Amino acid sequence: MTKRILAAAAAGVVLTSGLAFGTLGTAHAARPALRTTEIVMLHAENGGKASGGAELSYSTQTGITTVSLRVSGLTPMTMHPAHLHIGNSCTANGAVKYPFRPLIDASMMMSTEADANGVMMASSSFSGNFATQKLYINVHQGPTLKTAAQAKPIACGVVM
Ligand SMILES: [Cu+2]
Repeated sequence: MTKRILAAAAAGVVLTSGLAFGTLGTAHAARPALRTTEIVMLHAENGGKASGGAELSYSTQTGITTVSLRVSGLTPMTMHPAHLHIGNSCTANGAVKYPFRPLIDASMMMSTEADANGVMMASSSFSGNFATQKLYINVHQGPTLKTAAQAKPIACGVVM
């Protein structure tokens, strides 16, 4: 974890949230990369005001991809399921591949909640390299996915 934060600090600006938004594509040219990192920006969908970003990082040492998601502009204290979906565009309508989980409440596996400021943070991790998959990140209206209105995407970003 310490190593990851240091690497992010070297790559660019580290926000107080812990998410780093710096140089895109931080693979090193001179040495074999121990880690592949990508920053994905999420834009509002369906007339919403939410936006955000995600940092995906694959470790060649562990073989695991970790994803940190931060979304702002949400209605405070509302639930918003979020997933990595299969597909290479926000209109792909692909199946859910990996869910996000909230950083605080581990019991709510499929939903994440915006705080009093309308900010939601969540994470995901999975075996394998994100860079070899076609994925996009969807944040849904919520609070569940039981109806089309609730499943409606309010923020999206494509993992390139
Ligand atoms: Cu989804």
